[in-house]
Amino acid sequence: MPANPHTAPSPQAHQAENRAIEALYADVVRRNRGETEFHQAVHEVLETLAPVLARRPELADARIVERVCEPERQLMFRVPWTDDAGAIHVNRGFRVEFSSALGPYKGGLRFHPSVDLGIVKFLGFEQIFKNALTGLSIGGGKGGSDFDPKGRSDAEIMRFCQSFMTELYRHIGEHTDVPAGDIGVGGREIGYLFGQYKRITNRHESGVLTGKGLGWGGARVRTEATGYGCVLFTEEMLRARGESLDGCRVVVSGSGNVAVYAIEKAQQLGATVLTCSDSSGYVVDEKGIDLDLLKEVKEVRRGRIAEYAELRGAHVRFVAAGAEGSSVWSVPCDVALPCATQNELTETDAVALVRGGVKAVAEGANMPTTPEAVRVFQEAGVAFGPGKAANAGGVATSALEMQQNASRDSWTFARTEERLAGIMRHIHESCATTAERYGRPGNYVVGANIAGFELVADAMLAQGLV
Ligand code: NDP
Ligand code: 2IT
Repeated sequence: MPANPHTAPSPQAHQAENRAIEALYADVVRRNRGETEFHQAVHEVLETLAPVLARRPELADARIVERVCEPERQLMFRVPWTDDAGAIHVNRGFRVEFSSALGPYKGGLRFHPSVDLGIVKFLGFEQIFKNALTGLSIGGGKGGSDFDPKGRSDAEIMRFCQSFMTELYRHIGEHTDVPAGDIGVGGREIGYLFGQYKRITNRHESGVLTGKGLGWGGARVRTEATGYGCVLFTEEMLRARGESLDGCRVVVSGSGNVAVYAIEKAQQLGATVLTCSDSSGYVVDEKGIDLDLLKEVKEVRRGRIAEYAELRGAHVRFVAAGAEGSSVWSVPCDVALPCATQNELTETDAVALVRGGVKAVAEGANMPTTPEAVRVFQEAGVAFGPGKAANAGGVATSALEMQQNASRDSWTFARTEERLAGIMRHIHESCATTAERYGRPGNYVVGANIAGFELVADAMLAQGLV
């Protein structure tokens, strides 16, 4: 496995462990052919683990790494549905139940045409360690479909969700597997999915899904949690360097659930957010994004980002995707928050950001930064918060929703936000101290991977060969 000079130990150190990990990674590639995003996610974790295996030979003896790279269960199923004109469509549904070492499988559902088994496995693999970092009792899983919700009516979305749940229901449950949202799955979809689960099972089992509506078992702050948490994590990284978000210029990508609430919290903390985007392009608003207008365009009208530019005024620049050969990352800033999708921030983008003076980057999305770009940030001394740590606030608040469901309770916004803030501080602290413990101070990638891995590994050791 080619070494990452920043995350891998020196060539002399841990030679035997490095060789073992290389062999293991080659095996993952061989056995999961063509699943490039899954390979990438596994590589990012494995290349940081040699020092752990060197210190703790019992983990290698128990084949913990081999076992954690193999999902406990992988489900794929047909999802037939009819559109409003009566035409029949067939999509593919997925649920990868990756690890139940720490709790019931937990992770979102993604509806996007790019979804395939490799994407679901990369997301499920990341989720194991992210969920461990929250300190709450949740295992890792992920699911979704290659269904494209864009342009579909509410009735079509409902029929699709009902068909999807007609298979999924037999695999999930509040103690088994608890899905939530991700790209293309928000409150509307969770509602339709929950309704169908309830109808099929004849159980109002609140804890089977998270991200529910506030009137029927949902938790306050869950909608805001991923974006808020990402910004709180950024604030912690800045604080560790004696700085803060107050007065910072922030560049955000995406304009979905994570992006919108990252913008909201960054603004609450005194930053100016200059940009947001969708797959059709990005906007630059030097006066700072008008959040009410953005919510109106994206959440109410389900519109495109160009509409924001049209409605906001002449000072806003809209750049169509691919135009000018530039990306949202060409806008100079202090802080960058990629909140759209995987591999959206490349080496070229990272070089541009460093040249523009970026001090901190935190991943609101899952694996949005390519490995080459991560290297650029780390070599330039930019504080880099990997998604496993930085976007864990969403799933953490899902776990708080499960707690509330189990106790038939409902917490206030303030109480829940306080818990979220505490969890994000705890995650920052455990990444920072773990990185230090392994001789890599300030390296949150090493800290997050090792801290998450050790929690899962210890549980697997204790639970025997299962
Ligand atoms: P949404 O569906 O609400 O928003 C996704 C946003 O990203 C949209 O603006 C979308 O634009 C853009 N986007 C999606 N795919 C692409 C693509 N291939 N190219 C360019 N832009 C794209 O999803 P979320 O905000 O929930 O999720 C965003 C990211 O955050 C994902 O990586 C997700 O896995 C991650 N995440 C989400 C959590 C959550 O709680 N929701 C928790 C932790 C991480 P368009 O509408 O044009 O497609
Ligand atoms: O990637 C993620 O952490 C999510 N999409 C949220 C998962 C959840 O179960 O809340």
